[in-house]
Amino acid sequence: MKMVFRWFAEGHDKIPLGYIRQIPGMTGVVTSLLDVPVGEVWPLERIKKLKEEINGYGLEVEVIESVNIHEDIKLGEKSRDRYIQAYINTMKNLSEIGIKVICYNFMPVLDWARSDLKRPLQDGSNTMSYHHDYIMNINPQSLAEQFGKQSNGFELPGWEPDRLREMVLTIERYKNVDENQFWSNIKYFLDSVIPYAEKYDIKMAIHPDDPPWSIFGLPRVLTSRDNIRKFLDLNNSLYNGITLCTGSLGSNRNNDLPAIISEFAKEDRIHFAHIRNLRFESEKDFYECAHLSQCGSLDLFNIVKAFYDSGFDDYIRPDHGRMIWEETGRPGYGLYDRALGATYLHGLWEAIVKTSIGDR
Ligand SMILES: [Mn+2]
Repeated sequence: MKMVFRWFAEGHDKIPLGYIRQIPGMTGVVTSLLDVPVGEVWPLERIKKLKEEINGYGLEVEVIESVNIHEDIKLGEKSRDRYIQAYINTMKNLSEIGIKVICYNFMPVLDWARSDLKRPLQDGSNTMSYHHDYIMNINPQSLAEQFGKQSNGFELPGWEPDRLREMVLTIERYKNVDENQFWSNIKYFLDSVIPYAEKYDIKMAIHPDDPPWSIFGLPRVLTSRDNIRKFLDLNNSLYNGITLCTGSLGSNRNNDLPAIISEFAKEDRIHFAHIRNLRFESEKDFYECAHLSQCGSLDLFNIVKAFYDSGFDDYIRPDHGRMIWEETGRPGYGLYDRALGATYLHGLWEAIVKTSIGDR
């Protein structure tokens, strides 16, 4: 298991790499080139420089989160072949700097959604929360404006300005794409890129939809055990895998996380894990709490044990944290609470390893 930390790169993140290096047990960062427009090839020179910068702090960079997928690919437009080729060229460049995993998602138009990025908690911290009725009754443009005011000046991944400018038009284009068509667009993408993933030795790890149900009338399919199975069956290569995000899948109470982890990790189809906790406030309402089991509704011990017992030996990162100790920063991605989360996950892992010798 390698513990890694999401870092948004110079100019997009205020946490210095030198601080990340000081988090106990942290081996590397997960990063991205946020300013390359979706659909364009990531220049080799730039990612070489990025790698050198990160390596200069004694940290590895083996996972990219995310290389975004052009909307024309998701919509199944004729122009998709051009964007798929660009994606493959980016994969080739990433393989040259030793990237092992690409995390991506196939959510239409918008990425993740929350109703509040700065929900105050009783202990004086603040966090991101989701209230279903609020999301069902707001239009995406108003939500984007609210995010703009609450994001402390950071451009949020999944809510980039170039994506939002055309949001209304793009949502309109999905009126002609039903769920079956959407699945076949996913398969077309997989069958195009997975042979290159094998060639370049890069595991593709799709991130589940967050939250795992339809919003704004758009199809969202990476939501449950059955749909993950359907997704993996579209292309049987081991290079076609998933990012197991406990927060995203866990926000649907019907998803049995240890069972899902166990099933897919045993088949070596989980290449990357996002581990965090959340606390339910009603059926579909929740806020993102500290990582500890006692703070939330998910049992992190059983989750981490399911990874270990299934032979999982890939990358784990602590996921969203609260803002604590007066920190201001990118919502969900402060330094302190995620560092505490990483240390807690290390503690669980060590205890499980030392009490399971010979079992695995
Ligand atoms: Mn995640």
